[in-house]
Amino acid sequence: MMAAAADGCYLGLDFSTQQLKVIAVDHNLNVIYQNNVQFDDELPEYKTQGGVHVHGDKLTVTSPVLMWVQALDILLEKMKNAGFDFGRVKALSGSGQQHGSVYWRAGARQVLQNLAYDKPLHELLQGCFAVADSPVWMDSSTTEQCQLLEKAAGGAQGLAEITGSRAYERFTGNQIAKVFKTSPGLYNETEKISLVSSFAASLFLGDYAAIDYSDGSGMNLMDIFAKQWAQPCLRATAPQLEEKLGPLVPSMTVLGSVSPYFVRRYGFSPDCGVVAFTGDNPGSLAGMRLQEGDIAVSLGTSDTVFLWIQDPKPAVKGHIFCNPVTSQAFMALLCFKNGSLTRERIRNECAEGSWEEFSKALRAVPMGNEGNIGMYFDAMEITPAAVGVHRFDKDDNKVEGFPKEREIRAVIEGQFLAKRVHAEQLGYKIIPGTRVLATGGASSNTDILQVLADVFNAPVFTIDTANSACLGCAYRARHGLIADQGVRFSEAVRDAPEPRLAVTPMPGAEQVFVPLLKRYAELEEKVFLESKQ
Ligand code: ADP
Ligand code: XUL
Repeated sequence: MMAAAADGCYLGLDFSTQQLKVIAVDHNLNVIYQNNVQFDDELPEYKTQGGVHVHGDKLTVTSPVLMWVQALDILLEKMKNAGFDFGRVKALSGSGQQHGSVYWRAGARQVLQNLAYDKPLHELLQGCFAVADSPVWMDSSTTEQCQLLEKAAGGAQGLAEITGSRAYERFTGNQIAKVFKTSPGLYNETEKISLVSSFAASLFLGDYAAIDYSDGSGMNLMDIFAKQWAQPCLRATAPQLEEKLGPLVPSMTVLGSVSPYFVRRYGFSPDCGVVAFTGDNPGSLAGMRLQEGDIAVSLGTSDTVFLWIQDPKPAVKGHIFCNPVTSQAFMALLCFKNGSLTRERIRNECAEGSWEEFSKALRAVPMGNEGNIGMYFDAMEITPAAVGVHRFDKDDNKVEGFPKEREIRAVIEGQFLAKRVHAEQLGYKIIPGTRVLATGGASSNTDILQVLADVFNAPVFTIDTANSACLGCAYRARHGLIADQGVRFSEAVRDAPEPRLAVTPMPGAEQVFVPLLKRYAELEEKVFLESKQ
């Protein structure tokens, strides 16, 4: 039976690095259901750590694609067992960790189109992937491919002017070029290449889903202004690539309805729309209802900073992506690889594995850490491209270690100093009225948010759920159904709860952090130059 309009709900999913998450919102955009599947704990047979496999060279990082498929089986079973009424879902959308790639073997489309509803997806799709281990965003093994691509596109700045970014190791085009070079046989067996986002949409659609403009911008392959594949980039990457990638679509496109598999197995309505999936950061932009002038800080496995921009000028630092909620704007993004996993390491080493103790230490040491500064690049960082732990005392002398409480403050202050320094280098200015919108797992920690407010000297707002990517995709699902009537995203989510004030800067924060910001920028540049040698 068809659900009445007021009974309808919308689903948002997020295939992130460490887990698969889902949120359902009702017609008034209130969250009515949340659940998740943790890859390491709930799918131990894949032996991932933090959802990934770091290979022997320390640079190659992959995740088993079938683990993601099986996680979806588990999540939907959990929902079914909890009595979730799939028949109410009018549309669904989702996001994925950005840049990761999935290689569908020839014949997989036919399998997707004919899924037997009495079997779980991971059994049905077992033979469908030419590459079993998908490269993910943490990979930094493609320096050679990056150099070749920049050469073909007129240099780093030339490539940025087309694709929004200079060549980055994790960007999908460079990953595809590596697969083609190291495993040409597997590349030739591949009939379709998806991003994590469009792969996940394909599961629901029962057919290959198109890549959306916003997540497509993270590939070094798309002309972000013309919103088409950039032919010189495709040519420099691998043969027959356009066929394997398929078309690009606006992020609010309704791709079709859920496949009969979901109707029969879970009781979805055959009319339930599938709205194009996008990247997790674009999904978060939607979930936080980011406006021009705001700055968003996401504290997940990776930390990211992003902004809404109207008139971008791509440069060799940072990334410009198409905006996920309107094709008329863009978003700027900075990505920091050493986010939650680094905070967790310091928590384990200095706070007995407890966030409570970690918070206590943050409160015990005064802001500014008495002039001590730390940079904790456990894995090869993206912003800046440097590695290792670097600690400096108040006179800029290198030191070997800090006492535990100081180490805890140093990691948090260092991470936020880096974010403000790099955002300002991109041209961002913090002015009175600036809102910092925080999201991601660590945004549930008020003591961490206090440091964020102090370093930025601006109030920090959060939304009720730390899963802004999921929430944003539930919003996008709703918007997708009415976007072709000319309804703007901001109108479609007008009734959703506003971000709430979490913390304000402490008096005197600006005086403490202005000199530290300057010193951090200089010290980081030194560390970067030393790393290059
Ligand atoms: P992702 O979407 O990248 O998988 P999340 O945004 O869900 O990640 O964030 C997960 C991370 O949140 C965990 O790795 C953990 O370190 C962090 N986290 C959870 N609770 C807290 C807390 N109270 N304080 C600091 N960090 C936390
Ligand atoms: C963004 C990036 C990460 C991933 C994983 O460029 O690489 O933020 O999207 O969350």
